[in-house]
Parts: sequence; C-alpha cells; structure tokens
Amino acid sequence: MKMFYKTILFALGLLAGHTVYAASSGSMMLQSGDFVGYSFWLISMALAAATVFFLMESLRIGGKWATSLTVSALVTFIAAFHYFYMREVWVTTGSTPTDFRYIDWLLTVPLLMIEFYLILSAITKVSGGVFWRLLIGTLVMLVPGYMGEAGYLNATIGFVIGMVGWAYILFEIFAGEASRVAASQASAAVQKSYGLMKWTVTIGWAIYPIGYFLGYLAGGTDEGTLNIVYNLADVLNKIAFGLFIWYAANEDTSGR
Ligand SMILES: *C/C=C(C)/C=C/C=C(C)/C=C/C1=C(C)CCCC1(C)C
Repeated sequence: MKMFYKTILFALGLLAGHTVYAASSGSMMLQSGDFVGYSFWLISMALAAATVFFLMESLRIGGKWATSLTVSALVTFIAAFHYFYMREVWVTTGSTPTDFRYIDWLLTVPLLMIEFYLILSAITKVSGGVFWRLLIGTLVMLVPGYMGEAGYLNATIGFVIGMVGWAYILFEIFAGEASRVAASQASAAVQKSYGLMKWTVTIGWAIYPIGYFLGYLAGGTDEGTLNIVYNLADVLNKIAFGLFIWYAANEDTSGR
C-alpha cells in the first residue's frame, strides 16, 4: 500500500514540476481570446486530475480491477504530459503539434486496447491472442497514418491502410473472440462497460480519421478548428473511456 501512495506522490510531483518549469520558462503566453489555447489548457488539467482520480480509485476498489484502473491512469498521465507540450507548441507557434499527437497516440492507444483484454480477464480467462490482435490493429492504423501526415507516404495510401487497421480492431471487438467472451461470460456490469467502450472506439475514434480526411484529403481545413475537435475527442476517448471502466469496477464490487 505504501508503495502505491509513493507512486502517486511521485506522479503528482512530476506533473507539478513540469507545470512550474513550463510556466517559468517564459515562452508560454496564453493570449486572451485564443480558444484553441484554452482548450489545450483545460484538457491538460482535466487529464492530470483524471490521473489522480483513477490512481486513488484503483487503490480504493483494488482487487482484480486495480490493473484496469491503473492503466486508465497511465493513459491520462501520458496524455497530460503531451498536452503540456502540445499547448506550448500551439501558443508559441500557432501550428498543429502533429508529432506530439502521434507519439501520444502510439503510447495511449495500445494501452486503451489492453483495457478490453483486462476488463475481460478480470472476470474470466481470455487468450492472449485478443491482446496481440488488437495491438497489431493499432500499429497498422497509426504508423501509416503518421507517415501520411508527416509526408513519408502518400496521404491517401496512409489513410486507406490506417482505415484497414481500424476496421480490424472494430471486427475484433464487435465479432471476434473478445466480443464472444463478453457476450457469454461477462457479468452485467462488465457487459455494459464493454458496450460503452466498443461504441467509443467506433464513434469517438471516427473523429480522428474525419479530421485527417478534412485536413489532408479534402483540401485542408482551419487548423484551430481541427485542434479543438481533436482535443474534445481526447476527452471522450481517454477520460470518459476510463470512467466507463471505473463504472464497471464499482458495479462489480459494490456487492462485496
Ligand atoms: C487517445 C487517442 C486516441 C484514442 C487516438 C485515436 C486515433 C485514431 C483512431 C486514428 C485513426 C486514423 C485512421 C483510422 C486512418 C488513418 C489516419 C488516423 C491515424 C488518423
């Protein structure tokens, strides 16, 4: 237990230290009226607060749910850090922080995929294949997407291959082994949260390829709008996603 508290304190210390450093470096001047900048600011704080919440709840609820809730905290923790940097890129240069976004995605999306495996593992035995297939789908989706945005690959080809990766993930969670396990063996609470997570990956995630399409394939769009849209998408796909797991954990353990 003590170890957990030390870890939480360490995480908070890192976040606080970085914020003080960034604020004192003098380069970061949020201008009044910069609504995109506001959204970066608000969401970085929401992600930091969500991290503390998930860590504390992982201690309180514990048991077989501890790992899922800790992974939720890792997602928001990694994203909070990237948001501090993305915010700085935006307020100092007014440009889109594409590289930071993709590095963040490359770390957080596989962690979100692991969550499907973890919530099912908390209630029954699941084969490791579920985890590996979702991980492969993630890489097929993100690597060509990055190469397309950064100019290493034709933007259309990057988009098409990325869509195949996403389709594969959707197939696995709607019709593959994971969905069969959820339907046949999961408790009511886990089934409900599995359903919410599945639809988040469908509807919430659709926002990113739509952004890519508008930005690179349909003649370009206003960078400010695109960043606000991506930022709001992250609130849903990172914070709300974690809350769906937290909901199942609470329901599942409230009878104890
Ligand atoms: C927390 C960040 C998340 C959940 C990011 C998700 C990103 C995607 C679902 C990106 C999807 C893309 C495609 C489906 C096609 C190619 C372009 C991408 C990479 C934007």
